[in-house]
Amino acid sequence: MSSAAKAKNKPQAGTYNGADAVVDALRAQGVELIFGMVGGQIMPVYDALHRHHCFGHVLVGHEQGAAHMAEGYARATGKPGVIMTTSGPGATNLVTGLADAFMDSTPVVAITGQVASTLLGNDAFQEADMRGITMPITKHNYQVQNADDLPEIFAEAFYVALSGRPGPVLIDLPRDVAVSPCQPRQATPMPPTGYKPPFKPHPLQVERALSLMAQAQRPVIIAGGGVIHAGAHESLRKLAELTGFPVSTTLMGLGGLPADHPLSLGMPGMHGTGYANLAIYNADLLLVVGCRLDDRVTGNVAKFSPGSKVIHVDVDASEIGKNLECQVPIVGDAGQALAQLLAGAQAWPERPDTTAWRKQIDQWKKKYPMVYPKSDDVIAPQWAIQEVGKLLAPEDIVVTGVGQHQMFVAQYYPFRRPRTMISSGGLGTMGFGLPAAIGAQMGAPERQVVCFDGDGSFLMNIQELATAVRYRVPLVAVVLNNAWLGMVAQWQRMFYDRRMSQSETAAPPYDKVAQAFGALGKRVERPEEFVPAMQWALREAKAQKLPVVLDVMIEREAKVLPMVPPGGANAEFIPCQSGDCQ
Ligand SMILES: Cc1ncc(C[n+]2csc(CCOP(=O)(O)OP(=O)(O)O)c2C)c(N)n1
Repeated sequence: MSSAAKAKNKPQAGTYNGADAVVDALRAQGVELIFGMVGGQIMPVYDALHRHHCFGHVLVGHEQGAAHMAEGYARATGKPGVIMTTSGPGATNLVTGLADAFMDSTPVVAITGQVASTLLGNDAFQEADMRGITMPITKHNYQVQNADDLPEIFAEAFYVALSGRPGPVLIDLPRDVAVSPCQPRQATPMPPTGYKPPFKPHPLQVERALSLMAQAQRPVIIAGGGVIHAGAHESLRKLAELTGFPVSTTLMGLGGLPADHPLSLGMPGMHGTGYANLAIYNADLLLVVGCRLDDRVTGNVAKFSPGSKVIHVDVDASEIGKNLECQVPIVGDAGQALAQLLAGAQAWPERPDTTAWRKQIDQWKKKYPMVYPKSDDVIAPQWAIQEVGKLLAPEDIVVTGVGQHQMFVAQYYPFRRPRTMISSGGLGTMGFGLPAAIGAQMGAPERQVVCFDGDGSFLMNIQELATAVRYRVPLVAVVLNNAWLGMVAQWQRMFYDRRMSQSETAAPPYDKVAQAFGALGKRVERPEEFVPAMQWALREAKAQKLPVVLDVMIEREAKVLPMVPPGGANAEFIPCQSGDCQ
């Protein structure tokens, strides 16, 4: 590095610089918490954080943890999660979390340090091209070239992350920009040129949708994560109740309508309820709201809902018609669209009669109930999840890892409110659960957070137990331990003639691991121990302000059913099995 460049890279004491502008910009956005890890190129900003000490920072064990914490925080609160890391490996460790946030439309702003502008492209120490790397997994990204641009860039970044279809935004900050003097300035949140997320549904499309709805005899509403993001759950419930249209909520939409609501069909798709899949298959009208109809939801698209007309509401126009042909596209905010459909339906002179349709659905509910094998000797994971559902309040938050336990939670936990189910839907990221639970618990300290994890998923970001202990995060982690990579093992048993290739785990005793980290832990082996252990965990987490880990030994070969075999049609699902656990 030249001596001129060296001088340029030194923080100048007493001078307002780019790092101060970053802190002021974060303050202007109302940021309360940052998840991150310090390192060489981001040190000027950490130094400014120290000097200003105006908001909280959570020092994580691994940057992937920071990204998932920010996601959990955002999903629980609706506010953007903020991440800060150094350049190179600190920044590349964010890739999985940013991709995860992108797939699940989670608003996150990541600030990454970068080598000085003079070194860019030189393979300098800890240089990684974060704009290039994150181009396809962020909604937008920036590399700051001038400290004077920082107020506008931050205002824009937060606006983009939160508006329209929410998502992750990355701001890459070369070190020389962070240390260069600039003027303190406020910027108003501005959309970048050419970025105009649509909010208002077109009235003619709403009218067309209403006329299809008025004629429907076998309607189904499919509600996705967009309903939760838009805070549209009340309009959804009212519309369903007014019209009598049954509602199926996707993994990301769980909590959009209470699970015990008479019109609730549960989840559609690969591990959806038989009755949701049959209703969708036999429907004559689908009203799809804030849902991208991915392959886990549709199965074989040609046989998803062959006889229905489709109304698709999405704030992202590119989602409409992407996976399923649609007769009435409505581009706009789910909240506004549902409110307008509700107002229109209220003005109907006469409502469609869906009695016969609902009777038919009730018969499917009786024929294909959600049941599972039970036992007095071994813990059925579905049962444990239902029991936790009885112990928690409706507004408490449940976070999951990825695998069988995630699907059991989606099927059996009685989600009653929006923003109570936090899971990695689109990317399916093992290791998401624990850090996301930490972020959610920090964002919503008044609500209890319970993380259901698998023994494989829990290990993937287990270092964040240290973070949870350090910041006294009173979450309860329930590790449903089958000593398998359970979901993989299920597929091997069902579709690979039980050739169990590399799916058996040898997880450490998680109760002891928890204790070693300074958390509380208990192993649970028998059904009669589970509820008292869970009550103990909830009580002690609160009393001691510490995370608690229950290592729960479950039935080893429990299967997630119903299941649509890969590539199959949803209506041709393998139904639930009851009886005794083996
Ligand atoms: C990071 C990552 N690696 C691999 C996978 C593939 N995968 C999906 S589910 C699963 C097994 C999960 O096992 P565990 O966490 O123990 O949960 P269980 O299925 O037993 O409930 C694996 C390996 C993944 N989803 N994410």
